[in-house]
Amino acid sequence: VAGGKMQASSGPSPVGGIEMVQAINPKSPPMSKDEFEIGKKIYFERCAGCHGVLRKGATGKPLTTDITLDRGSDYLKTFITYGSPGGMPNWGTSGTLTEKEVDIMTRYVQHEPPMPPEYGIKEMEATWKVYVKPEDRPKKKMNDLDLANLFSVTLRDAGKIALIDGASKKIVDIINTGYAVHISRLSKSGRYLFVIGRDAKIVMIDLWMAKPAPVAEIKVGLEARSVETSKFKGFEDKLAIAGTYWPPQYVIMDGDTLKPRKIIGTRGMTSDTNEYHPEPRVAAIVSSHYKPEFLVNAKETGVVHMVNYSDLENLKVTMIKTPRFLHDGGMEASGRYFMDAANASDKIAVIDTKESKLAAVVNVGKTPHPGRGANFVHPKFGPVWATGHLGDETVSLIGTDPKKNPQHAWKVVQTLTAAGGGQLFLKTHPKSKNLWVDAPLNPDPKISQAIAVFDINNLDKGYELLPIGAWAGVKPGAKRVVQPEYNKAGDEVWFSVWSGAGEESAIVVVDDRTRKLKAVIKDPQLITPTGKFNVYNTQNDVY
Ligand code: DHE
Repeated sequence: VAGGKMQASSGPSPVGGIEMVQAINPKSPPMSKDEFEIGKKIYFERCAGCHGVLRKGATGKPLTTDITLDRGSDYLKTFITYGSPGGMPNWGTSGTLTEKEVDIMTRYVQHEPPMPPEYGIKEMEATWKVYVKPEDRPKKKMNDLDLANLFSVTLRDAGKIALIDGASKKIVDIINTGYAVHISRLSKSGRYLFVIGRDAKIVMIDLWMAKPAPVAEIKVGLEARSVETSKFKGFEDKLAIAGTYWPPQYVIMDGDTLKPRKIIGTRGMTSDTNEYHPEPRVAAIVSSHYKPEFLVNAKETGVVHMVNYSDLENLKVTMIKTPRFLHDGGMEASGRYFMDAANASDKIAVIDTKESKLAAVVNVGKTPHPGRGANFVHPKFGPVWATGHLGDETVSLIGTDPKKNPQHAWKVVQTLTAAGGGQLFLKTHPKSKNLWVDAPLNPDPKISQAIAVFDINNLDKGYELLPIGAWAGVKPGAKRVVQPEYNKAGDEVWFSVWSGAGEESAIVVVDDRTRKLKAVIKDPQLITPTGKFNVYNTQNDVY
């Protein structure tokens, strides 16, 4: 590209559809403007999630031009085509990218990355809509839904969520949300459901309405993954917070209207080497039960921002130093300690939300990816929190009870061997004796289409592998089995059987006690179901 101002194509990518300025690097291989636009779109859809918008690296390796120009086209092409055991997908051989697209990407990453625009209160307010004002909303629940056992299901590629009734397994409603919708979270009371998409659009749904529907929405940036609500006593349903990948910042909003109140940037120094980082993306956010605080993960700097929301004008942020590349995590069973995965460092940082400090750093397996993790009482070691790993087949169990079991606290007390690497989520329930571990990114379909289940009281026995993908009885497709989620009673587990956008997907419900198939939820509207969020369990951090 010869430089100058560029007009982007209007693809579905959140960042790709924005006008950008391209710097010139004379060493970059030639590209037509059209090729560059294709490259930009593919990069934001497929690559930015791991490598970063500015390509400084995180879950994936850095791809700045000093590195890519040095590696050269042949090396890059092979890597993009065949992937790597370290987690780089095989974009070429999997058929996701054509040979031509691989060639474009090979050249694209040898050009300087285009810089997307900033996004302040003005830009946010321009997108902000309140469909039903708080005073016009119902004063009590107007439907006969069993809200506590309702599931909000991400329909990833449809840009929608499905609300599914836990008892009847019927779809109650399908609601438009945003491009590649990512997660759902609940307000403290359980009344409001917040859904955020990769395009950073938040949709706020009132579950008390006769037919649950959006009451407000806002776009808080160009790329996002996380949303959370205030849960401390006295602040129930008062505030919401969302973190963005681009721009690197988080915004605190009114909990009943999404009106943006305060934006805090995360750009700054890395926790270990004190070097400036231009793009510390906001990953998981959790809400403290001990103080009026949000815990915000700044991924690339390795800093947890503990944001005290009691006074937004005189904002206090405690910045906790952790290992770098924070991604996801959840509370241990007591709700005091935040178990936070620093995934590219192979560590779990333990944050004490009562004392507002780092309690411990625990070495685990390769690239931990817990989701929110799984809490249970180990027969020998007492309360533990578990994480699976993207980069190996192990599950690490960490002791979490410094009071009654101090000798095991913040140590890996046992390492289980599950079916394979490529794990994303694992789950159990206080009423269950099972630990369910998925591996949707494992290259072997026998593993990615199944679930490994351990008996908590007999962990040494190893796992049983259940062919959930086959149980779904869907037409041929990727059938990746992803994200176990319990119902409120804790006696059944729901799994997504996740196929391509044009293929048939399903949700498979398993009886937790017998481990037998209980129901298959199929519907032409269930396009690419991934995350599932049971209202009660999400609202109360039950996992
Ligand atoms: Fe996620 C949670 C980021 C890809 C399904 N995902 C999260 C969180 C982050 C994140 C930061 C934690 C939010 C929180 O707790 O506040 N996810 C990313 C990425 O950056 C990544 C790796 C690449 C990308 O480009 O987005 C990515 N995620 C995926 C998927 O491909 C998944 C499997 C399918 C999908 O729907 O896109 C996926 N992510 C999920 C789910 C959760 C999640 C289901 C919530 C789990 C939970 O139990 O809370």
